[in-house]
Amino acid sequence: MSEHTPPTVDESTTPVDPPAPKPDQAAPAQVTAGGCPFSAPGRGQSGQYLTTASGTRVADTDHSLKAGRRGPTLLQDQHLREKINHFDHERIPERVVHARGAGAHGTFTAYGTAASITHAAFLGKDVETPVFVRFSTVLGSRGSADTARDTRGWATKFYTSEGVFDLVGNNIPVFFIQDGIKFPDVIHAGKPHPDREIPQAQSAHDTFWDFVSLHTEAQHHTIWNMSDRAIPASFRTMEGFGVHTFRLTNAKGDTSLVKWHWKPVAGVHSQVWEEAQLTQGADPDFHRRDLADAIEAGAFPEWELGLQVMPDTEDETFEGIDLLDPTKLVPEELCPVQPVGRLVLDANPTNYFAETEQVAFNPAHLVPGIDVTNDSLLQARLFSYLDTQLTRLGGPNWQQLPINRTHAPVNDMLRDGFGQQAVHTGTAAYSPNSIDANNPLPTPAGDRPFLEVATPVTGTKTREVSASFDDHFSQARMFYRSLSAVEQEHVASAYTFELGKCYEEPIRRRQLAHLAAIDADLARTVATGLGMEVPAPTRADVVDVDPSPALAQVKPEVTYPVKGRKVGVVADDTADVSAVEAAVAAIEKEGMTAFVLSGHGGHLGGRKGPVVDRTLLTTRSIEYDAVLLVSGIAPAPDARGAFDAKAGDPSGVPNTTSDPRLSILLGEMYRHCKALAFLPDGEAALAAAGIAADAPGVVAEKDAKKAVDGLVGLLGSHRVWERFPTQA
Ligand code: HDE
Repeated sequence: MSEHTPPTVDESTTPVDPPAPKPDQAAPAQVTAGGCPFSAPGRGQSGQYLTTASGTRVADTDHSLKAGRRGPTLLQDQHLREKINHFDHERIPERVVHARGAGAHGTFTAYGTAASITHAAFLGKDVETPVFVRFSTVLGSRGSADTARDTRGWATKFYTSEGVFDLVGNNIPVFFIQDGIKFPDVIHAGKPHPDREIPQAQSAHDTFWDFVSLHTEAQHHTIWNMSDRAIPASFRTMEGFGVHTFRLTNAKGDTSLVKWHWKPVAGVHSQVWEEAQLTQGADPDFHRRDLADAIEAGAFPEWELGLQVMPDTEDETFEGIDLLDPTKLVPEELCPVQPVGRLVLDANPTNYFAETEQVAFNPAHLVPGIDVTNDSLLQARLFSYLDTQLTRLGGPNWQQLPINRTHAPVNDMLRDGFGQQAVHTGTAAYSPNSIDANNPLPTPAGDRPFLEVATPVTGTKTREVSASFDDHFSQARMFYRSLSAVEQEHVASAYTFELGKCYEEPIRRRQLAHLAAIDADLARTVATGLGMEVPAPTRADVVDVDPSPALAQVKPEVTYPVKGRKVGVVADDTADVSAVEAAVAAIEKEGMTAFVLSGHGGHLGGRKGPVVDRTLLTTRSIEYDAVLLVSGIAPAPDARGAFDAKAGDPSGVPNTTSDPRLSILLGEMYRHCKALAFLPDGEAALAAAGIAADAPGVVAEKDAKKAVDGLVGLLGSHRVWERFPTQA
């Protein structure tokens, strides 16, 4: 076709208009730091015409002003200079940790059950508080892949009536280090090597393993990172933890020590390792996309906020566990998590930079009724988060950015500085003053000021830590022994993978000795995989504590809701269209999302058939939690190796019955223990993929609705683990 020949329109494949986007919640109200309306004329994006930043209308934004058609550009072109100048400065420094993240708006509704423990207003019965949540990986740069093996950040900004409360936690309940002074060390070790800046967003490298094997206090967090928790299926299926112990005060002034927990209504669910690796290539934005798609589809992610409440004793321990040691958790069997409210995320950010990038959390943002403890990791954080924003957000007025603004009235004595948005009136920006009637006044005790709990402090200056911080292994062992057999196998495999990419043998040997202290079988399995001897355990005196079944995430007795799960419906042009439509309807009725998957785009079987959402060229198994074969897919026109390497058949004999890419997809689904179902016309495709029709987790049905019911039954357990029996 010549360059100017208009393309001919093939009626059968002309796309129809995409469905209108689902309504989204509006962005936070635009108010100034003092709570005044912000959208005064000239301040927002308004008016019909393109303007400069100073509001002058622009006639041409595509051509710079030149001396003649072929002449040099003139310096006087203000629009050109302003456009390029602003562009040159569009980036801000990424976060030194947690650079890669995704956020969402939502509402937290309190049950009122925390009222006996804290007088925080937002935890009062039925109080609704707007929130912004940002999930993140820790190690990767801003553009890194979502599904790296890593701890996830889980930060919530509660815009309460008494000021902002930031709960800045992780999806793992313990941390690598006990003292914040070591944070730069652990992060330098985990980040890419400084010489070549590789590997990106990985812990599978020498410096990480060097650090964690030299700092035995890191062993507990490390084994969590080697577990399935570090490769979540989605943000929606992550537990969240405040990690540190906090001190709450009730209306009578009684204090308690607490730990915060977020429990996902959808259950805790992870990817399998091969799936996580495939996802990094096939869709590096996988978690970000999943969160945004779920919210847009109305499958709003939900969590319950809970508290472990422990007595505020003088030694700040509970059942022998030092509550100031952030490398320890408190088993739920010893102290149950009491639900105190519900979080629903129901709106995507309007603008990634303005909201998700500029949001700035700070564990020192507390409200009356909530206070910190002496956990020295937490204490260092109280300094760090305020400090880091100066570099990241360019000055001390970052709390005036729309996403960071409190919804409570602000009446501070902070003045001027880069990016000041408020036009302060009055002349007495000091206190006390006699000019402005001493305004603003210090808050009297009865009017709910924030008051630190008056805990007594004595001591001799020292850099030593309490002896109760010395046990670095018993909870690592407890965690491992609390897991289901399949999770334990994943842990062993993760250590073998990671240490297999650690090239210094002394480091591997040192880490193996720590594994021997945690669990002899684990150490043996990993050593076998590495082809190394099992060293003597680092410690022979590790205490056996009771396992905590709550720590396992594969729980056969629990059935999880399927809302928000994704199901592929495979069909080609020969498929029974009514069966495809019935399958899609049944899937959507369950609150799940259906994707019709075929060999070509457009519509199935001509213009009037169902719209094809994914083609074998564009998709990969990682997109689906389950697949239903209404039919197979005969090799599509692009099913040739030269078009798509996925279709390359090593035998050299092209498959004439089933598209080889469908076999790859089904094989991956099978290996990743995902549910499969087929109607009679789909059986041949299953056979072509080498999957037995009666294999575990494969549903055979004649009717599409019943096939979906079968998938729902399997999805309730997340995955079909019985497909690969464990050795335990
Ligand atoms: Fe952070 N951490 N952190 N951290 N952290 C930051 O703050 C820091 C720690 C956590 O989505 C930074 O604004 C120190 C524990 C999350 O914006 C920085 C120490 C936990 C996020 C910082 C810790 C966290 C951060 C980088 C040891 C779990 C992302 C940008 C004393 C309880 C928040 C920023 C977001 C971000 C410092 C340890 C969670 C540099 C010094 C423990 C979820 O201030």
